[in-house]
Amino acid sequence: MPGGGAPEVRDPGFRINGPRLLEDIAALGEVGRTPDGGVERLAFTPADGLGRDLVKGWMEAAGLEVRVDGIGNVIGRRNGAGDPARAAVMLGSHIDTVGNGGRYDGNLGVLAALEVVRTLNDHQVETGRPLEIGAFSNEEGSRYHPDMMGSLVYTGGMGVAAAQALVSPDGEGQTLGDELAAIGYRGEAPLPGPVPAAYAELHIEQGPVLEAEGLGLGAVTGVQGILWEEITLTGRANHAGTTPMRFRTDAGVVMAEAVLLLRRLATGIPDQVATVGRARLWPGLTNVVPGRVEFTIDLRNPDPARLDEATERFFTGLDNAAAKEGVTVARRELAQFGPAVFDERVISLVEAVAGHLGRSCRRMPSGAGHDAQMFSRVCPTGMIFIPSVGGVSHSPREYSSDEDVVAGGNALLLTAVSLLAADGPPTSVRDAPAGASRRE
Ligand code: HGY
Ligand code: MN
Ligand code: MN
Repeated sequence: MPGGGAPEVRDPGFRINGPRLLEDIAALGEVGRTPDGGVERLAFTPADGLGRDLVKGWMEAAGLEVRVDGIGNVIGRRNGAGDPARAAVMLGSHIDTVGNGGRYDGNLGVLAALEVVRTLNDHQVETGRPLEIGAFSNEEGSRYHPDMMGSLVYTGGMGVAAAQALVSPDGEGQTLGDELAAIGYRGEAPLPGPVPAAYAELHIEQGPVLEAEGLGLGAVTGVQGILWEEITLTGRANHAGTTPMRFRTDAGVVMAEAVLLLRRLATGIPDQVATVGRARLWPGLTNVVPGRVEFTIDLRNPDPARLDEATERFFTGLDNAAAKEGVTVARRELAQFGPAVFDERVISLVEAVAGHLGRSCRRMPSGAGHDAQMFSRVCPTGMIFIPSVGGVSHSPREYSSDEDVVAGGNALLLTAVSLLAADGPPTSVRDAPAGASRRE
């Protein structure tokens, strides 16, 4: 972006084909559809493979050169008229979902990027730089950790061999690499991937802010810090009927105390959120005092110092509760990413595009993690949010209005065209951190 300023808004004089984008969202939402109208395509499962097949076919039908890399990222490339060695502008997101999730989370960003390509094709627009669109693997981290894994590997934050070697949580001994091969997406494209000139991602807000403030678009400023850990508590299994309370070493009780402690902590620290999303007791029987418990914590805060405070206070409290009960504590880190800050120039461009389109807009941080946070390490990056009805996400009730979906697609179109027109090498590209520590 010449002179370091935000690119100007370039209006190509046309808009996306809204009905086509809406049809794609509906069609992809049928792959892995759940009985209550949700979607379930957990990364690297057969359902994920079917979703990939559909989207890859659409990319190829749009004339894109499609490559697949060793973590299964599917990247479609629309060549530019200029020097092919020039870095591409990249748009992307993910098409894997959480369990019984929604049809917009991630899917909107990939399908809107595809719609941008189709629209440029419809109008025979040639761009100087190439345009690439990516569907990045395992953004949700539902079965294999960390989340945002595909974009983390793409940008050099995790080695592909280490990722492929991760053992499936399903306990049959297969690895992530085996599962990728089984669905036909263990590709050969180079990793880390080529650093884009700029990266933009359209996503649903997944929270209540835009709707509550009656706004049409969000210009996302960055992503809050995140910590995931799996905690194993070991007590002593015993008979539920014959073991007096004073003789128990009950791992389940300590977990219960931990859950309540997290709730108290989170309400007492500004901007803190904390969740126990997964828990399992062994042997998990009515008449046995649980001897072992495994549960996960998800702690987030935009302020790293507060995130550290919440983490420290939680584990101090947990250790005390465990010691009182005679239970031991083991910890395993699943994901840890410091807060990500997006590029001022891209944030300003998104705001200017919203104004140009007559959509009300505000700057806002993201509560959810996104692939964009990995690209913000290596190139000028930004995100566009559209409102989530009721602020709901990661649920079959996830919904965004057709009008907001189409407006988001047009905002992505103009953002992409403006980035493609902003010539010259971006000045804020840093070397992809080879195996960079996951803590920024
Ligand atoms: O967990 C997240 O914030 C994202 O949905 N992976
Ligand atoms: Mn997402
Ligand atoms: Mn998600």
